[in-house]
Amino acid sequence: MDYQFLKVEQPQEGVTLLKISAPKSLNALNSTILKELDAFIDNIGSGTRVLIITGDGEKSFVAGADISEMANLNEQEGYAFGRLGDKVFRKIETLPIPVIAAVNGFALGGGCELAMACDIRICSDNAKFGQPEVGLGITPGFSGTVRLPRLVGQGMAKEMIYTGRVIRADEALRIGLVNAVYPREELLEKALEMAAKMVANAPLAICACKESINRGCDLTMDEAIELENKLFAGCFATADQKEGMAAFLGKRKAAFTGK
Ligand code: DAK
Repeated sequence: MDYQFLKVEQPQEGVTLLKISAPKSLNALNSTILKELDAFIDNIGSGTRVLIITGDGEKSFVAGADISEMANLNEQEGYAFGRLGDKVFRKIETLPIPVIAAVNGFALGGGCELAMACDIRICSDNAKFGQPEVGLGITPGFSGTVRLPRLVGQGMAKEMIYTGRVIRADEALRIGLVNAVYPREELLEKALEMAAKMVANAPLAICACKESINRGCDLTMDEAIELENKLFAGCFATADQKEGMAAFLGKRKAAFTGK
């Protein structure tokens, strides 16, 4: 499929690299980009075992929702714009494969929210994160008030959201918003290294882990443990479980098929 604002690459076996590319606005998300993202996610094939999302260029991951498009929205249109972003980000969050955000610069507003919808965030040393929406007279719109407190705790999320303060990569690492910080030129290589480790493992088991963590975090402890147990049991109906354990006992490398 051809996209106006997305660049799609297959840099290595099982890995798709998606670049958001709107250079004139530092990759700010307009409704066309959100629709393209939606179509892209709907059309991801089974050959993609890990998705990496990054921003095109060297300066910005995504500098937010597109302010020039939002400036003249009325309440109804604002609701529709928010719904579109929420739908797409939730699809990313619940994709049955790992999604890594390789944050290569500004991740503000909708950019921070896109990164937070991914499973894992790593960033370059020039990355900057923030939720500056209240300075524009709006709330974070693509679930920033929902995901940020879950990731960094309410106190830090409230400080970031109420002040609109932009934080650097080292602070993002300290508060747990990102897993690791790398020199800018090494970021994609590090993301690909991480992805390769995931691709070597059993896809259905990873998918079950993702479901257990995503859903389990919103359940009571007992419910979460029960959910994990069901997902664990389900693995014993897969060929990958047989292969993984046979490979261990046979002292060889497992060849998983995702079945
Ligand atoms: N939207 C549109 N254009 C943007 C943009 C954005 N978010 N960010 C940057 N640009 C454009 C700039 O206007 C400029 O365009 P030209 O003047 O060249 O035409 C170009 O990108 C380069 O930007 P700068 O010249 O400003 O570059 P600097 O390096 O000086 O500064 C910056 C980079 C990222 C610090 C600065 O551009 C900046 O502050 N940008 C805005 C960042 C921001 O506030 N982001 C949050 C956007 S609000 C909701 C739904 C969604 C949302 C909220 C509610 N509901 C439905 C409830 C989401 C909100 C947001 O994400």
